[in-house]
Amino acid sequence: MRQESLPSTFFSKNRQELCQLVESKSTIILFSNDLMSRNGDQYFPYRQDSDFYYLTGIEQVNSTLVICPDHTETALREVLFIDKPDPDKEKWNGSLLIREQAKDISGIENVFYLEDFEGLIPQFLMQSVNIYLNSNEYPKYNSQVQSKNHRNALILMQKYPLFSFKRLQPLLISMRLIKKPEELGQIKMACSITNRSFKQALKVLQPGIKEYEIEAEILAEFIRQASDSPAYAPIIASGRNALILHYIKNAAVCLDGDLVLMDFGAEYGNYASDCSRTVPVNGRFSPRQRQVYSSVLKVFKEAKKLYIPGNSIQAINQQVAEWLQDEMVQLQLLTKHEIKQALPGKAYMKYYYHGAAHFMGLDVHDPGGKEIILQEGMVLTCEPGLYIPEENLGVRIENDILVHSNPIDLMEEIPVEIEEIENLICSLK
Ligand SMILES: [Mn+2]
Repeated sequence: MRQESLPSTFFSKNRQELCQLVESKSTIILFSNDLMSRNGDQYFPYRQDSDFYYLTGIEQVNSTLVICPDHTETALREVLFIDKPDPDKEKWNGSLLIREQAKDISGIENVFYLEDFEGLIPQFLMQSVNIYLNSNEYPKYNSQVQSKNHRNALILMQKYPLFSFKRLQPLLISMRLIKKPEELGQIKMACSITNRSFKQALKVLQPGIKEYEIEAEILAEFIRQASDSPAYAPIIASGRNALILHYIKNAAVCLDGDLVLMDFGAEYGNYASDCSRTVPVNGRFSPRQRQVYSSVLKVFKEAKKLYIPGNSIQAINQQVAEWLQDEMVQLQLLTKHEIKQALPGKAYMKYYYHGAAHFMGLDVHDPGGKEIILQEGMVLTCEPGLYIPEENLGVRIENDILVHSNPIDLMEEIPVEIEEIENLICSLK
């Protein structure tokens, strides 16, 4: 990681909290992410499994965490296994953690090399009846590639069939939903980098520029600010491209008179930010673009007030969709008659076809269901939009909001008002 990681106390606290959530006589086993092959002998940049990072701070491949909260042998209550340093490999890929370093990062006293894992497993399990294993339970997760957690779950279940295997994921989700102060610090850093990159993008904005040239400005600023990676592939969608929600080709020319929708967010210290702004390519909104933008902005401002304890994504989605539907009538996209004719609550689907909120944290789409009752300390996006194929335009405005009785907009600094954006584009030229 290019930034300083969180202190080991953060990871220790998380492990202690997790131990309170598991049943007695349990062993928790968690594996790091695999290094993913790209082609030939090349790999994708390594990104640690978010849960593994959350509990250890360790960003090295081939790491394993075992926790036995009530083991009689205290040395076996928390053990981290890492790759043994190898001077030959290190000439190519840089130094691997030594045990002392891994201990300092994670706060785990007992660090062993991976070669000891097999031999020690029976000793952990001896005093357990339950084995907690992690898995990706994100509803939209649909990978053909088995994760290390999944692979090892199959091996352990075959080897120890008489144990009671349990899901770790629901416990981790409940913890990750509420952000600790350290996490909010990282998210705020990510948001501030995203803010700077927006201004950088506006500097180059002009008719004739390619979408990927705007992307280049954003990514350059991320890297200058020590972001390891964008939190997701930036979407730079001019004109009609904005109708495609996950348009990441970013290959078109931005035309005079079009809007360009930018959905981008830096990752900082493994924490995400997620922002959308829609701006006029030539620096001035046309009267119609102004109308549509104002509608989305109005809903956005009202929607932000909904991020209070007791609400839910489900309820926010429904309210935002209703407000947007009202705006569609104002903008003469729908008639009240058409709304009555359509299935209940479905008329707006023609011009608004995504949710208004998702949880955010270590992942841009942090785990957590739409029915979860919001509590203070949760972070979600607020992202209403309107997409009008007949007019070749899409507008989305998106900020990250901290749930509070008086919701806190973590992206308040990023310009969003029409005049602000027009003046900014003008002044940056
Ligand atoms: Mn989003």
